[in-house]
Amino acid sequence: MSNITFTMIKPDAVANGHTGKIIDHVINAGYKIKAMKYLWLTKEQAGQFYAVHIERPFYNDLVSFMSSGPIVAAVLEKANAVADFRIVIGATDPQKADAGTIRQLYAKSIDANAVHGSDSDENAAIESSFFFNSFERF
Ligand code: IDP
Ligand code: MG
Repeated sequence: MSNITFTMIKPDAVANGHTGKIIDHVINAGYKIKAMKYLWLTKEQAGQFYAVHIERPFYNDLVSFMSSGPIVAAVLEKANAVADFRIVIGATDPQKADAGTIRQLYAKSIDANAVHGSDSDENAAIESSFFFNSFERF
């Protein structure tokens, strides 16, 4: 069991002024921030990050959306980080997300759904190293 997951606060949530509240929510859920970066992805970078979804019908829209404005990328640490964070963020479709989850609170639609969360320990490591060279000091 890994203790690391990777998140992004997506362009919709940053643009809507939810960054601070989401970071607070994550810290209150017991996560320690190991690394954090505010940046604007190019279309190429967004396409590379979401390459696992290249065959899905929403891939082009997803890449356009994720490169439409600044994001916050972060590496988070907690016991059972990946699985617990999926509960903290809620279902992909905010209409189906449980009350009190980040997506239920801050997302409007299935495509602009406020946050990313890794789906496995392996992907948490891959996604973290996509954005950060090293976060071992923390
Ligand atoms: P996840 O973010 O909950 O892990 P994934 O299935 O991995 O969901 O999809 C990645 C992202 O692609 C979602 O967070 C969402 O932004 C977008 N997405 C997923 N399904 C759809 C869809 O049916 N229509 C539009 N966008 C979608
Ligand atoms: Mg996913």
